[in-house]
Amino acid sequence: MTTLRGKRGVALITAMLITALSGSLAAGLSWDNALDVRRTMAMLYRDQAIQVAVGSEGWVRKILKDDLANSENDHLGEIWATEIPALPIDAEAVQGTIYGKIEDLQGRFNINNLIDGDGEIDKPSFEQYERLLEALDLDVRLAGVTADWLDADQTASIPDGAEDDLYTGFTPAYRTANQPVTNVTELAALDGMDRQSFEILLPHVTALPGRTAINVNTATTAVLRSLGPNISLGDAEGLVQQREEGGFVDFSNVFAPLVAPELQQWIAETSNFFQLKAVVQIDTVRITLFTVLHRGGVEVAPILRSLGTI
Ligand SMILES: [Ca+2]
Ligand SMILES: [Ca+2]
Repeated sequence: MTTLRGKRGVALITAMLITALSGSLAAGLSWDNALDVRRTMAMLYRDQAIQVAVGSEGWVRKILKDDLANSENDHLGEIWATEIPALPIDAEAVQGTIYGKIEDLQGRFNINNLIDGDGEIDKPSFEQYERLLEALDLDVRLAGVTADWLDADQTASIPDGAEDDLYTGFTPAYRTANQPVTNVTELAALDGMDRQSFEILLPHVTALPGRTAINVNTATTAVLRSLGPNISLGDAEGLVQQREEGGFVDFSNVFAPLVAPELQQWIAETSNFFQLKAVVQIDTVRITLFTVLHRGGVEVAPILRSLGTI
């Protein structure tokens, strides 16, 4: 009798154990399954978000193309410069929001202007860059360091240069570009460029292919100051007031007495390079696409895309 009761007890405990085990196994499986679904959805939403962002380039290209057909200059009062609030994406398969902003990259200093066609430092542009750093209260030493990063040789500029022999001593070690760069984020790698300086400098610089002019209608106050040795903060603010939203009526006359003589040919009231920043949110997935667009002749073409925060 006792043995039979004992056997029943063991059977009951075994049955309870099996139920508990299969229960926890099922819970584990459904948790894994839920994670798998979530991961797959996130990947799907990310792909969709990128497609939507790239698709918005078509819209921007049309805006820039129409602008070229309808205006003689480029200024901040034009349609392309209007910031648009987030718009809903309401297609059958995709639900979310998109926010877009177009910026004129020729309102910024093109760091590739620092070197000439032979890969040597262009002195007038170098001095302009020094003035930009000064206007932003940044370390002027960064001018020499940036120029060395771009120039073809391995001879550190005096007094403020840095070439491979310095960077290869870093951990991890790396080398200078020694050629024009495609993305200003490379400046973050410069010796002496801390995060704070980089964030201050970033809105005022760009990396465009070849030599480009500054559009005085869209240039930042600091970039306007960089154009000549005697443009004070007050002068630059006065210029921004004067251009208002419609741009300068006669920019050549306004700037002739202010701009350094060698830079006169590098100021303009039109632009060929723009940047689209598109932020797309689908469900919990959010992506930011930056596209550099080149407007040459009547065509507007994307020349560089990057995903990220800058
Ligand atoms: Ca225009
Ligand atoms: Ca170099």
